[in-house]
Amino acid sequence: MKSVADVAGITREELQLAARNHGMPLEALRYDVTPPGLHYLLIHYDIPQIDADAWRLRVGGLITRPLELSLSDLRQRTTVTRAVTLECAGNGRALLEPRPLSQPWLLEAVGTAEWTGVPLRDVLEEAGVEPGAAELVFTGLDRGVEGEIEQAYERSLSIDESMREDVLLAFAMNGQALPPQHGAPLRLIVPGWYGMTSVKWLSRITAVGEEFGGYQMATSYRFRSDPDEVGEAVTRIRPRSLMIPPGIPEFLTRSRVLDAGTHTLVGRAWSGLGAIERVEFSQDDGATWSDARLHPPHRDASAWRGWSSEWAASAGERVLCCRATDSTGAMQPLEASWNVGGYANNAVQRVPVLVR
Ligand SMILES: Nc1nc2c(c(=O)[nH]1)N[C@H]1C(S)=C(S)[C@@H](COP(=O)(O)O)O[C@H]1N2
Ligand SMILES: [Mo]
Repeated sequence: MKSVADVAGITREELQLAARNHGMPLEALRYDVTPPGLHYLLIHYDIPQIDADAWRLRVGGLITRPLELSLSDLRQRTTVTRAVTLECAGNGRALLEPRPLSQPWLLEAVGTAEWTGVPLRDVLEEAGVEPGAAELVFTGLDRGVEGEIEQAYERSLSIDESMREDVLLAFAMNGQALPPQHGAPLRLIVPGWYGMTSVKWLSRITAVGEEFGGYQMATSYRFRSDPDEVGEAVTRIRPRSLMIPPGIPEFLTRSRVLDAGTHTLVGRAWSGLGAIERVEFSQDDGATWSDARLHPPHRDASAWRGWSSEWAASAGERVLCCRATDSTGAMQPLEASWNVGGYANNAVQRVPVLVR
Protein backbone atom coordinates (compact mmCIF):
# COMPACT_ATOMS: atom_id res chain seq x y z
CA MET A 1 0.00 0.00 0.00
CA LYS A 2 1.40 3.36 -1.01
CA SER A 3 1.02 5.86 1.78
CA VAL A 4 3.53 8.65 1.60
CA ALA A 5 4.57 10.74 -1.37
CA ASP A 6 8.25 11.48 -1.37
CA VAL A 7 7.79 13.88 -4.26
CA ALA A 8 6.83 17.53 -3.90
CA GLY A 9 4.61 17.73 -6.98
CA ILE A 10 1.09 16.34 -7.09
CA THR A 11 0.94 12.89 -8.71
CA ARG A 12 -1.33 11.83 -11.55
CA GLU A 13 -3.28 9.62 -9.12
CA GLU A 14 -3.88 12.52 -6.75
CA LEU A 15 -4.95 14.75 -9.64
CA GLN A 16 -7.38 12.05 -10.77
CA LEU A 17 -8.93 11.95 -7.29
CA ALA A 18 -8.99 15.74 -7.00
CA ALA A 19 -10.79 16.12 -10.33
CA ARG A 20 -13.58 13.79 -9.12
CA ASN A 21 -13.85 14.98 -5.53
CA HIS A 22 -14.21 18.72 -5.51
CA GLY A 23 -14.03 21.06 -2.54
CA MET A 24 -16.17 24.02 -1.53
CA PRO A 25 -14.67 27.21 -2.97
CA LEU A 26 -13.80 29.25 0.13
CA GLU A 27 -15.86 32.26 -1.02
CA ALA A 28 -18.88 29.98 -0.43
CA LEU A 29 -18.20 30.37 3.30
CA ARG A 30 -20.46 33.43 2.88
CA TYR A 31 -23.55 31.18 2.77
CA ASP A 32 -25.06 29.92 5.98
CA VAL A 33 -26.24 26.84 4.08
CA THR A 34 -23.96 25.76 1.24
CA PRO A 35 -25.84 26.07 -2.06
CA PRO A 36 -26.33 22.89 -4.15
CA GLY A 37 -23.24 21.95 -6.10
CA LEU A 38 -20.85 23.93 -3.87
CA HIS A 39 -20.80 21.40 -1.01
CA TYR A 40 -17.59 19.33 -1.06
CA LEU A 41 -17.69 15.76 -2.38
CA LEU A 42 -15.78 12.64 -1.40
CA ILE A 43 -16.44 9.38 -3.22
CA HIS A 44 -14.01 6.53 -2.59
CA TYR A 45 -15.13 4.38 -5.56
CA ASP A 46 -17.85 5.13 -8.18
CA ILE A 47 -21.31 6.63 -7.69
CA PRO A 48 -23.39 3.42 -7.76
CA GLN A 49 -26.36 2.93 -10.06
CA ILE A 50 -29.47 2.44 -7.90
CA ASP A 51 -33.12 1.95 -8.86
CA ALA A 52 -34.80 4.00 -6.11
CA ASP A 53 -38.13 2.14 -6.54
CA ALA A 54 -36.58 -1.29 -6.05
CA TRP A 55 -34.20 -0.05 -3.35
CA ARG A 56 -34.80 -1.16 0.28
CA LEU A 57 -33.08 -0.39 3.56
CA ARG A 58 -32.56 -3.63 5.46
CA VAL A 59 -32.14 -3.50 9.23
CA GLY A 60 -30.95 -6.85 10.60
CA GLY A 61 -28.40 -8.79 12.60
CA LEU A 62 -28.91 -8.68 16.39
CA ILE A 63 -32.33 -7.10 15.90
CA THR A 64 -35.63 -8.26 17.42
CA ARG A 65 -37.86 -7.28 14.47
CA PRO A 66 -35.77 -7.04 11.27
CA LEU A 67 -37.06 -4.34 8.91
CA GLU A 68 -37.15 -3.81 5.19
CA LEU A 69 -38.07 -0.21 4.37
CA SER A 70 -38.75 1.41 1.02
CA LEU A 71 -38.14 5.07 0.35
CA SER A 72 -41.87 5.80 0.64
CA ASP A 73 -41.99 3.91 3.98
CA LEU A 74 -39.29 6.26 5.22
CA ARG A 75 -40.90 9.39 3.79
CA GLN A 76 -44.16 8.59 5.58
CA ARG A 77 -42.48 8.57 8.99
CA THR A 78 -41.88 11.59 11.23
CA THR A 79 -39.12 13.55 9.54
CA VAL A 80 -36.64 16.10 10.82
CA THR A 81 -34.57 18.75 9.03
CA ARG A 82 -31.23 19.68 10.54
CA ALA A 83 -28.35 21.88 9.37
CA VAL A 84 -25.11 19.91 9.71
CA THR A 85 -21.55 20.90 8.88
CA LEU A 86 -19.68 17.97 7.33
CA GLU A 87 -15.92 17.96 6.98
CA CYS A 88 -13.71 15.30 5.43
CA ALA A 89 -11.14 13.82 7.83
CA GLY A 90 -8.57 14.40 5.08
CA ASN A 91 -9.12 18.16 4.99
CA GLY A 92 -5.69 19.82 5.25
CA ARG A 93 -3.87 16.67 4.10
CA ALA A 94 -2.03 18.28 1.19
CA LEU A 95 -0.51 20.83 3.59
CA LEU A 96 1.33 18.06 5.46
CA GLU A 97 4.97 17.26 4.76
CA PRO A 98 5.63 14.65 3.54
CA ARG A 99 2.22 14.59 1.86
CA PRO A 100 0.24 11.37 2.47
CA LEU A 101 -0.93 9.96 -0.89
CA SER A 102 -4.71 10.23 -1.06
CA GLN A 103 -7.27 12.89 -1.98
CA PRO A 104 -5.05 16.01 -1.78
CA TRP A 105 -7.31 18.43 0.06
CA LEU A 106 -6.02 21.86 0.96
CA LEU A 107 -8.72 23.42 3.20
CA GLU A 108 -11.96 23.24 1.26
CA ALA A 109 -13.38 19.81 2.19
CA VAL A 110 -16.30 21.23 4.16
CA GLY A 111 -19.90 22.24 3.65
CA THR A 112 -23.15 22.77 5.53
CA ALA A 113 -26.43 21.38 4.27
CA GLU A 114 -29.96 21.10 5.59
CA TRP A 115 -30.52 17.37 5.71
CA THR A 116 -34.05 15.98 5.92
CA GLY A 117 -34.78 12.44 7.01
CA VAL A 118 -35.85 10.07 9.72
CA PRO A 119 -34.07 9.98 13.08
CA LEU A 120 -32.09 6.72 13.11
CA ARG A 121 -33.18 6.24 16.73
CA ASP A 122 -36.85 5.95 15.71
CA VAL A 123 -36.05 3.13 13.28
CA LEU A 124 -33.83 1.37 15.82
CA GLU A 125 -36.49 1.59 18.53
CA GLU A 126 -39.03 0.04 16.19
CA ALA A 127 -36.63 -2.71 15.14
CA GLY A 128 -35.38 -3.39 18.66
CA VAL A 129 -31.63 -3.70 19.16
CA GLU A 130 -30.80 -6.89 21.10
CA PRO A 131 -28.90 -6.44 24.38
CA GLY A 132 -25.90 -8.35 22.96
CA ALA A 133 -25.33 -5.80 20.19
CA ALA A 134 -22.17 -3.68 20.45
CA GLU A 135 -22.18 -1.74 17.19
CA LEU A 136 -24.15 -1.07 14.05
CA VAL A 137 -22.52 -1.61 10.68
CA PHE A 138 -23.70 0.74 7.91
CA THR A 139 -23.17 -0.67 4.41
CA GLY A 140 -23.20 1.37 1.22
CA LEU A 141 -23.99 0.08 -2.28
CA ASP A 142 -20.71 1.34 -3.73
CA ARG A 143 -17.92 -1.19 -4.22
CA GLY A 144 -14.25 -0.90 -4.91
CA VAL A 145 -10.79 -2.18 -4.14
CA GLU A 146 -8.80 -0.48 -1.42
CA GLY A 147 -5.65 -1.78 0.24
CA GLU A 148 -5.93 -4.67 -2.28
CA ILE A 149 -9.24 -5.72 -0.67
CA GLU A 150 -12.48 -5.69 -2.63
CA GLN A 151 -15.19 -4.21 -0.46
CA ALA A 152 -18.41 -2.29 -0.11
CA TYR A 153 -17.93 1.02 1.67
CA GLU A 154 -18.87 0.16 5.28
CA ARG A 155 -18.41 1.87 8.61
CA SER A 156 -19.61 1.06 12.12
CA LEU A 157 -20.80 3.17 15.02
CA SER A 158 -21.50 2.27 18.67
CA ILE A 159 -25.11 1.77 19.71
CA ASP A 160 -24.88 4.82 22.03
CA GLU A 161 -23.72 7.14 19.24
CA SER A 162 -26.31 5.67 16.87
CA MET A 163 -29.08 6.38 19.41
CA ARG A 164 -28.26 10.11 19.62
CA GLU A 165 -31.31 12.13 18.68
CA ASP A 166 -29.47 14.11 15.98
CA VAL A 167 -28.33 11.14 13.85
CA LEU A 168 -30.35 11.01 10.64
CA LEU A 169 -31.21 8.70 7.78
CA ALA A 170 -31.43 11.47 5.19
CA PHE A 171 -33.25 11.38 1.85
CA ALA A 172 -33.15 15.14 1.10
CA MET A 173 -30.51 17.84 1.03
CA ASN A 174 -31.38 21.55 1.06
CA GLY A 175 -35.03 20.72 0.40
CA GLN A 176 -34.33 18.66 -2.73
CA ALA A 177 -34.16 14.90 -3.23
CA LEU A 178 -30.67 13.72 -2.31
CA PRO A 179 -28.47 14.03 -5.45
CA PRO A 180 -26.64 10.90 -6.71
CA GLN A 181 -23.21 12.16 -5.65
CA HIS A 182 -24.34 12.80 -2.06
CA GLY A 183 -25.76 9.30 -1.50
CA ALA A 184 -29.22 8.94 -3.12
CA PRO A 185 -31.60 7.53 -2.23
CA LEU A 186 -30.56 7.43 1.46
CA ARG A 187 -27.51 8.25 3.54
CA LEU A 188 -26.50 8.38 7.15
CA ILE A 189 -25.70 11.76 8.72
CA VAL A 190 -23.72 11.72 11.96
CA PRO A 191 -23.28 15.32 13.18
CA GLY A 192 -19.98 16.12 14.86
CA TRP A 193 -18.05 13.24 13.32
CA TYR A 194 -15.74 13.50 10.36
CA GLY A 195 -17.53 12.83 7.07
CA MET A 196 -16.44 9.20 6.57
CA THR A 197 -18.97 8.19 9.25
CA SER A 198 -21.92 9.48 7.22
CA VAL A 199 -22.28 6.47 4.90
CA LYS A 200 -23.87 7.26 1.52
CA TRP A 201 -25.99 4.97 -0.70
CA LEU A 202 -27.01 3.14 2.45
CA SER A 203 -28.49 -0.32 1.94
CA ARG A 204 -28.02 -2.23 5.20
CA ILE A 205 -27.79 -1.58 8.92
CA THR A 206 -26.53 -4.64 10.78
CA ALA A 207 -26.31 -4.92 14.56
CA VAL A 208 -23.20 -6.93 15.49
CA GLY A 209 -21.97 -8.38 18.78
CA GLU A 210 -18.38 -7.24 18.59
CA GLU A 211 -16.23 -4.44 17.23
CA PHE A 212 -16.47 -4.39 13.43
CA GLY A 213 -13.08 -4.90 11.78
CA GLY A 214 -13.87 -3.68 8.25
CA TYR A 215 -11.25 -1.87 6.19
CA GLN A 216 -12.65 1.62 6.78
CA MET A 217 -12.53 1.02 10.55
CA ALA A 218 -9.45 -1.09 11.23
CA THR A 219 -7.11 -0.07 8.39
CA SER A 220 -8.25 3.35 7.20
CA TYR A 221 -9.18 6.34 9.39
CA ARG A 222 -6.72 5.72 12.21
CA PHE A 223 -4.11 8.08 13.61
CA ARG A 224 -0.74 6.41 13.08
CA SER A 225 2.77 7.77 13.19
CA ASP A 226 4.01 4.54 11.55
CA PRO A 227 2.07 2.30 9.08
CA ASP A 228 2.57 -0.75 11.34
CA GLU A 229 0.84 0.77 14.37
CA VAL A 230 -2.75 -0.11 15.27
CA GLY A 231 -3.42 3.56 16.00
CA GLU A 232 -6.39 5.42 17.42
CA ALA A 233 -9.66 5.69 15.50
CA VAL A 234 -10.46 9.02 13.83
CA THR A 235 -13.83 10.12 15.23
CA ARG A 236 -15.02 13.67 15.96
CA ILE A 237 -14.20 16.86 14.08
CA ARG A 238 -11.47 18.99 15.62
CA PRO A 239 -12.12 22.74 15.85
CA ARG A 240 -11.41 24.75 12.72
CA SER A 241 -12.09 28.24 11.44
CA LEU A 242 -11.74 29.44 7.87
CA MET A 243 -11.98 32.89 6.34
CA ILE A 244 -13.08 33.97 2.89
CA PRO A 245 -9.79 35.02 1.30
CA PRO A 246 -10.15 38.80 0.89
CA GLY A 247 -9.43 40.89 -2.20
CA ILE A 248 -9.01 39.42 -5.65
CA PRO A 249 -6.95 36.40 -6.75
CA GLU A 250 -4.29 36.17 -9.39
CA PHE A 251 -5.61 33.50 -11.81
CA LEU A 252 -2.82 30.94 -11.72
CA THR A 253 -1.27 31.33 -8.26
CA ARG A 254 -4.49 32.45 -6.57
CA SER A 255 -2.41 34.83 -4.45
CA ARG A 256 -4.50 37.76 -3.17
CA VAL A 257 -4.29 41.48 -3.87
CA LEU A 258 -6.30 44.21 -2.14
CA ASP A 259 -6.25 47.94 -1.43
CA ALA A 260 -5.13 49.48 1.85
CA GLY A 261 -7.99 50.54 4.09
CA THR A 262 -10.52 48.92 6.39
CA HIS A 263 -11.84 45.51 5.37
CA THR A 264 -14.32 43.22 7.06
CA LEU A 265 -13.04 39.67 7.10
CA VAL A 266 -15.73 37.02 7.24
CA GLY A 267 -15.58 33.32 7.97
CA ARG A 268 -17.04 30.28 9.71
CA ALA A 269 -15.91 28.07 12.56
CA TRP A 270 -17.01 24.64 13.74
CA SER A 271 -16.04 21.79 16.03
CA GLY A 272 -17.43 18.33 16.67
CA LEU A 273 -15.97 18.29 20.17
CA GLY A 274 -17.92 21.22 21.62
CA ALA A 275 -19.40 24.63 20.80
CA ILE A 276 -17.26 27.33 19.20
CA GLU A 277 -16.39 29.85 21.90
CA ARG A 278 -13.74 32.03 20.35
CA VAL A 279 -12.26 32.94 16.98
CA GLU A 280 -9.13 35.05 16.72
CA PHE A 281 -7.63 36.87 13.78
CA SER A 282 -3.99 37.61 12.98
CA GLN A 283 -2.48 39.72 10.18
CA ASP A 284 1.13 38.80 10.97
CA ASP A 285 1.25 35.02 10.45
CA GLY A 286 0.16 34.24 14.01
CA ALA A 287 2.61 36.48 15.90
CA THR A 288 -0.22 38.58 17.42
CA TRP A 289 -3.94 37.87 17.67
CA SER A 290 -7.14 39.80 18.25
CA ASP A 291 -10.63 38.48 18.97
CA ALA A 292 -13.02 38.28 16.04
CA ARG A 293 -16.73 38.93 16.56
CA LEU A 294 -18.77 35.73 16.81
CA HIS A 295 -22.13 35.84 15.07
CA PRO A 296 -25.15 34.32 16.86
CA PRO A 297 -24.96 30.52 16.87
CA HIS A 298 -27.07 28.62 14.36
CA ARG A 299 -30.37 27.16 15.61
CA ASP A 300 -28.79 23.73 15.11
CA ALA A 301 -25.68 23.15 17.21
CA SER A 302 -24.40 20.85 14.44
CA ALA A 303 -23.91 23.77 12.02
CA TRP A 304 -20.91 26.10 11.76
CA ARG A 305 -20.87 29.54 13.35
CA GLY A 306 -20.20 32.78 11.48
CA TRP A 307 -17.58 35.30 12.58
CA SER A 308 -16.15 38.56 11.30
CA SER A 309 -13.30 40.89 12.05
CA GLU A 310 -12.50 44.45 11.02
CA TRP A 311 -9.01 44.74 9.59
CA ALA A 312 -7.18 48.03 9.02
CA ALA A 313 -4.89 46.96 6.18
CA SER A 314 -1.77 49.02 5.50
CA ALA A 315 0.42 48.55 2.42
CA GLY A 316 2.77 45.58 2.43
CA GLU A 317 2.81 41.80 2.42
CA ARG A 318 0.68 40.18 5.12
CA VAL A 319 -0.19 36.65 6.15
CA LEU A 320 -3.74 36.48 7.53
CA CYS A 321 -4.70 33.70 9.94
CA CYS A 322 -7.72 32.71 11.99
CA ARG A 323 -7.92 30.37 14.94
CA ALA A 324 -10.91 28.77 16.69
CA THR A 325 -11.27 27.52 20.26
CA ASP A 326 -14.19 25.37 21.39
CA SER A 327 -15.97 24.79 24.71
CA THR A 328 -13.68 21.85 25.57
CA GLY A 329 -10.71 24.24 25.41
CA ALA A 330 -9.44 22.67 22.18
CA MET A 331 -7.68 25.29 20.03
CA GLN A 332 -6.33 25.06 16.50
CA PRO A 333 -2.56 24.58 16.47
CA LEU A 334 -0.21 26.83 14.51
CA GLU A 335 1.66 23.84 13.13
CA ALA A 336 0.22 20.56 11.85
CA SER A 337 0.95 17.23 13.50
CA TRP A 338 1.69 14.60 10.88
CA ASN A 339 0.08 11.13 10.67
CA VAL A 340 0.30 8.39 8.02
CA GLY A 341 -3.23 8.90 6.63
CA GLY A 342 -3.08 12.69 6.80
CA TYR A 343 -6.18 13.00 8.97
CA ALA A 344 -7.61 15.86 11.00
CA ASN A 345 -4.97 18.48 10.20
CA ASN A 346 -6.71 21.48 11.74
CA ALA A 347 -3.69 23.80 11.80
CA VAL A 348 -4.63 27.46 11.28
CA GLN A 349 -5.35 28.73 7.78
CA ARG A 350 -2.71 31.05 6.31
CA VAL A 351 -3.73 33.49 3.59
CA PRO A 352 -0.87 35.54 2.09
CA VAL A 353 -2.10 38.88 0.73
CA LEU A 354 -0.43 41.83 -0.95
CA VAL A 355 -1.91 45.12 0.29
CA ARG A 356 -1.32 47.92 -2.22
N1 LIG B 1 -20.93 4.74 0.71
C1 LIG B 1 -20.04 5.73 0.88
N2 LIG B 1 -20.24 6.62 1.86
C2 LIG B 1 -19.38 7.63 2.05
C3 LIG B 1 -18.21 7.75 1.26
C4 LIG B 1 -18.02 6.80 0.23
O1 LIG B 1 -17.05 6.84 -0.54
N3 LIG B 1 -18.96 5.80 0.07
N4 LIG B 1 -17.31 8.74 1.52
C5 LIG B 1 -17.31 9.22 2.91
C6 LIG B 1 -16.44 10.35 3.13
S1 LIG B 1 -14.79 10.01 3.31
C7 LIG B 1 -16.93 11.61 3.31
S2 LIG B 1 -15.89 12.88 3.72
C8 LIG B 1 -18.35 11.91 3.12
C9 LIG B 1 -18.54 12.96 2.05
O2 LIG B 1 -19.89 13.28 1.90
P1 LIG B 1 -20.32 14.24 0.69
O3 LIG B 1 -19.66 13.75 -0.55
O4 LIG B 1 -21.80 14.20 0.64
O5 LIG B 1 -19.82 15.61 1.06
O6 LIG B 1 -19.10 10.77 2.75
C10 LIG B 1 -18.71 9.57 3.37
N5 LIG B 1 -19.63 8.52 3.02
MO1 LIG C 1 -13.72 12.02 3.92
